[in-house]
Amino acid sequence: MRRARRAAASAGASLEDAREALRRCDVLAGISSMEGGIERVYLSREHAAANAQVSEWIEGAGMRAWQDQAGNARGSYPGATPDAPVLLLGSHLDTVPDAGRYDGILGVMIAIAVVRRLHAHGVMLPFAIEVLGFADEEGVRFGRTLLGSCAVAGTWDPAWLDLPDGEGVTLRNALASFGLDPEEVASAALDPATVVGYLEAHIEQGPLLLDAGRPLGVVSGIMGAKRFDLAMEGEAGHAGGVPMRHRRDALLGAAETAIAVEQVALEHGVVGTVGQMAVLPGAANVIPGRADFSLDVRAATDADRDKAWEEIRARAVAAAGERRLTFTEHLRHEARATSTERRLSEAIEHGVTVATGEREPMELLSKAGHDAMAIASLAPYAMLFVRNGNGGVSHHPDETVTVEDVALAIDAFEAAVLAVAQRMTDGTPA
Ligand code: HGY
Ligand code: MN
Ligand code: MN
Repeated sequence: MRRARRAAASAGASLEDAREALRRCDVLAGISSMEGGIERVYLSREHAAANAQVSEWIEGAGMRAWQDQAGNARGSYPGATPDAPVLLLGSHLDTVPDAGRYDGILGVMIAIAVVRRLHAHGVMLPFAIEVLGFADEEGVRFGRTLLGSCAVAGTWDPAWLDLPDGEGVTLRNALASFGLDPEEVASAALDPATVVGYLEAHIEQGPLLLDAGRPLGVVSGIMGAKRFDLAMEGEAGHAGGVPMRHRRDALLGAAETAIAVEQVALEHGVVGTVGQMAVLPGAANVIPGRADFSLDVRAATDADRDKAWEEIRARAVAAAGERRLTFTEHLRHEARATSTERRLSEAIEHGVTVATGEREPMELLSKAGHDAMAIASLAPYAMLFVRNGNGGVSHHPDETVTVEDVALAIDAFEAAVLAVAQRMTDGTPA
């Protein structure tokens, strides 16, 4: 393990590594389907181009680059022995529409930067390392999130192959057009017996580190989330001829429900969002006959999340009753609340202390979802958060990080990997 310490000691060059990681985030930001913004969805041309570029960087870091049958970009760095278990590092490469350039992508670049350092110093650890650039964490195209990481975790559901995208292209056909075998997606899975754990670095998608004046944070867990497709059905009609009291206006039922989401979230101390709404038939002079809208509800525990959903549903049913509408619901996605694993978290904490000198690194619960939620079905996980500037805004082009904080993050992530190795070698905690 002596060599490993030297790798960590060279962290002085970390500003250079950070500048390169940020440059790479800029390169990927340019691989987008959106004019003047960033959008890269699952199994798109942009996804293929990003995987090709990331695979080059993976190879440049001394790893074997490959793509699995779910479309994840993967890199393998050998361990000291051929039968060594594997430590997973990574995050996602897909984005939301009009995204920031660091959500997911920065975590993959930090993971590659750490392996690049180990390789440069010829450091071999008691485990192999696999870097993963997950293909679909956001779920933008097919409505179900964490598809890439579920495939690696072995929780892929073949029924998802029939999910249609907005143009009616099924996931099955999209996989085939991408050059993948839809029937082979499950081959992406890892054997839990071979996995040491999963570490993910991610930009904080909120202002807590910024407000606390901390560059890095240790994640304690990730909120549980449910996503629904909701609808209110009434009766379309003439915007002039139908008296107000006779109307069955679907949009008003949906609007009342959206207000109820905010009220219930505040009352229950959870988070709830209506991010999408489609009004039909969608003409200015026609009373809306139908309103389709989304609901994303999250809480620190699954019980709190479900209690809030029950209350939201009750208020939606009441609003529909008063307005003589029909309310329908469809659960589109569910991710249970998860906690990070103590020893891996201690390694992240150790890494933050090594990088920043902080004796008591800040711990925070993630209200944003991450691939770690899916990988938690396969292996224990821990996460490192990097301060987000600009008020902590994310899922927005103004998402920012500083090169200094990224340098600290690479140092911390490398020290965390070495601490996991140290514990495996001689059982001493980090
Ligand atoms: O929605 C989320 O929390 C994540 O950014 N996909
Ligand atoms: Mn995101
Ligand atoms: Mn993310």
